[in-house]
Amino acid sequence: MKHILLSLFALFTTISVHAEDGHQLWLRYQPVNKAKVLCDSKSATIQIAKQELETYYNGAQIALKLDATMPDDDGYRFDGSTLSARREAGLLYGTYALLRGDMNMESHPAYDLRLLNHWDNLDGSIERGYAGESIFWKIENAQLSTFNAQLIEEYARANASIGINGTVLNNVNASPKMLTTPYLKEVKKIADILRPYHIKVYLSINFATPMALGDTKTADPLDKSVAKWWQKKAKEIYKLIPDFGGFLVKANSEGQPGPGDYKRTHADGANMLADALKPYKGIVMWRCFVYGANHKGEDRVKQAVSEFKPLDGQFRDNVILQTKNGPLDFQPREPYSPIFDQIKQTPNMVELQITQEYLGQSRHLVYLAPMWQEFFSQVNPKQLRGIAGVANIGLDKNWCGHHFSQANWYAFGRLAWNPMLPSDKIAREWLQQTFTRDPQFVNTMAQIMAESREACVDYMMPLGLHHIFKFDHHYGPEPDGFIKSYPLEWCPVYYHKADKQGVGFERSSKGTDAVSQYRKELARTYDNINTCPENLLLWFHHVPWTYKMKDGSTLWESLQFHYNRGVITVETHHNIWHNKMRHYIDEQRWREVDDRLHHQVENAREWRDTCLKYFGQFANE
Ligand code: GCW
Repeated sequence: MKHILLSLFALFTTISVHAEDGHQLWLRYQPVNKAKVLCDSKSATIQIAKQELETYYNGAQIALKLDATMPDDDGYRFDGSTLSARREAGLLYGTYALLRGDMNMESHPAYDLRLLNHWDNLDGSIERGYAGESIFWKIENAQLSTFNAQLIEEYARANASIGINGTVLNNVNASPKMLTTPYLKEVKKIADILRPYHIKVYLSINFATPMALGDTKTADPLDKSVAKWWQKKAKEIYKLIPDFGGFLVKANSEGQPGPGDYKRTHADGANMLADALKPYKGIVMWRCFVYGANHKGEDRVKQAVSEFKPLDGQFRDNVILQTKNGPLDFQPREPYSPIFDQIKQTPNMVELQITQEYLGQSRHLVYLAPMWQEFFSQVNPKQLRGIAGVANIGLDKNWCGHHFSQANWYAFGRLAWNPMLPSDKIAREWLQQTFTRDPQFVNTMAQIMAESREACVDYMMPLGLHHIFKFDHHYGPEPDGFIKSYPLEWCPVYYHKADKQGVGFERSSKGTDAVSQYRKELARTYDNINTCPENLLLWFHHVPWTYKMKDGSTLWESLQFHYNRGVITVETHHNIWHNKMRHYIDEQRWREVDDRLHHQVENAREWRDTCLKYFGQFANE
């Protein structure tokens, strides 16, 4: 451990004089080497905290103390000379808080479960990954090849520094191979590196694994041989990894196998796995991202509630339902998923997407914290059991593809700790650590970050439009998208329903009545075209082109205004970066961001031009 930290330290000192490639993330601490750190424990975690403080803490002396009277496991308190926590993890989190200059003397996380979900495939590719191949999985000469241990430790440190305490190592579209012994041995090695940083390992599983591996004849969750197989597998896993966290499951969704294949319910499937994990305190995170199966033909955004509400109350106590923030699919703007109103007896987790699948991927500067905060302003954070973020991390030198995409990883961790932290505060914190403390730079860029998500909504899909992306890769506009052989729910025309009368999806009581899945007051607000927030208008209503918006313009004029505003905003952002930001930071990162902003402007113009041309055909008829 020590030598890795020392070599990191050596690396940092060299890098700080030369160009920066972003690999250090927000951890660009400068060595001070003056603090004396007092502590009794020799545990690996405490040694990490000690080493970090001895090297980077700007005070003369500090004591680390375990204090059983602290109210929770991971929180910490600092009184100016002693850092206290109930567990070592808290001391580690407190250490990183001090190093980032956090003056908050006492802090406790909102959730026990603060997880990253990696959609990493075992061949090294990453589903919706835009920053290179997987840091965990690699195939060489058709053989499983091992990861770079130092990189995994850097990953652990970065996550610990923002309070993340769990990680799912593979894609929810999971390969049955994941649970074979050679792969589990790799998982053990990764878990051993992450453990001192208090990061637990979890796996996504393929529901049909025992059958796919040829060990059972069926994957029916009520079949004894199947349940037995999972129990044996759990035993094997926990022997290798005693603190293994549990399973994440995508079942009967987008072609994945599941209990529905045997006419069993999601509860039957989840409970069978939960029983296998229970003796070891493992959990099952069961995803509600399900459509096109039992409720085929129903408005896609309603299907999760239709499927899961009748099962509420039937799940074991170590099952958590994991649901995306919106009812459709990580769009630039969605209303929250009504699952969070409807599922009352089963614990819920929210799944956010850090990787910008639908928000310009790693080519656009889009800061996601304001979007996540919008979710937390609608769904009370206290009603959730945990939070998961689909990671944007890959083998690219700067981890995330775009230097500013690192901010989304950082913000996710900070919000998982405290969902009430203002997004602007997080942006500033991140900018100061990642680039420079110069207030001119920080103020300007914090402003740009704050505007970036709304700009993206404007140039892609304003006023509640959704899912008009190009097929499959989801980059760029395709409002006329329709492929006969595809499910309708994948086609843009299904979502905007433009015709010569108007545009938008009628989900009011006059249409699919998706509004009725929301809590009463909101259902009423959304149902009425006059009270529905304009930023969700076309999500809930099919609106005439000549409809009068609140500012007096027609819908069509308003749509044009938004598309143009989005483009102008990113043009301005690029101009500012290009002309004013260069001298504040290193040349390499400045240039790389500049190139991407240049591209973003072009892509935003493509969105505007394509969409206005397409919708104009109807509006101007
Ligand atoms: O957003 C869609 C993505 C799929 C993804 C799926 C899911 C992992 O386009 O790539 O599959 O959602 O969340 O399961």
